[in-house]
Amino acid sequence: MRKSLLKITSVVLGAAREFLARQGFVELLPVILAPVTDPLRHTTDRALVKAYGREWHLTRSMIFHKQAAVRLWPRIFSFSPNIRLEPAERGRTGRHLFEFVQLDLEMREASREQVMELGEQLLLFIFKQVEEECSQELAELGRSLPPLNPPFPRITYQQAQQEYGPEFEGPLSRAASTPIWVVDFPLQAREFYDREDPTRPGILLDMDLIYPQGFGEALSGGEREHQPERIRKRILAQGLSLRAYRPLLSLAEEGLPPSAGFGIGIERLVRFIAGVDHVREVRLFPRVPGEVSLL
Ligand code: ASN
Repeated sequence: MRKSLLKITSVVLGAAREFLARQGFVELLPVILAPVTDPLRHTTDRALVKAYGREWHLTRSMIFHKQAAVRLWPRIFSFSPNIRLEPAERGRTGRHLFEFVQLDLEMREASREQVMELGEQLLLFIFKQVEEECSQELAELGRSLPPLNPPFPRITYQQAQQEYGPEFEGPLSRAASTPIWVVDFPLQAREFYDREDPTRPGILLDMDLIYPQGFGEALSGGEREHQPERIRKRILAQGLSLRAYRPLLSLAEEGLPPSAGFGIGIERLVRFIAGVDHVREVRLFPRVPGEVSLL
């Protein structure tokens, strides 16, 4: 890891905290062990720890904790360490670590539109701060930041597949000159907690943001299913067991407020800002799928 990346990462974290505090967010301490975590059906290996007569998951995302936390405070965020045991081949994509940090945030009673706008303003603020405080580091890296002009363009999942093929993320990102939103994922493409649009069955009120210049996915989020009967239906539709998600269902039966939010990967954000090839360069102690490290 280069010194310039250490400084840029630190400025990114500080800028995000400052922006979110100004918007009325409070920071939660992260959760690392959890009885229930994000299903992430496409990353199949589970990281489990045995303690006190039960198994605990190493957190894959704080999604359910975020939904629970907005009962207490309307706007929350956390720098959440996530463990996702990706296949070893993913060590070469430049975008995967099996331990990474996402800035995971959630807003009570918010719509997808509101969190998208917040995401745009957050990126703008971070970029400004990095430009002000890291001009020397950017020069050392030979990087000039691409301009950000919100609102960013949007494309639906269906349009993205038509124009760029079923695996659209890479081609779309290489063709883009500005960050671009992908919205309206179909039900089966995502996890059960993204909210189905009540007026368009089968379509979710969710989104991804894709970086330009081939840097790929930036963030992922959406509105949430919060009613117990809807959550139950969605869990079953994905062939998952109700028993595994009992803690979430119990919370929803007590009452979860509607909410929306997203998570933005810190290492990927810094990789994009710094214009480096691999997220490994953003961590002093990177955890690259398939690789062993000494420290
Ligand atoms: N953080 C994401 C979200 O808020 C979930 C994830 O990381 N899978 O939707």
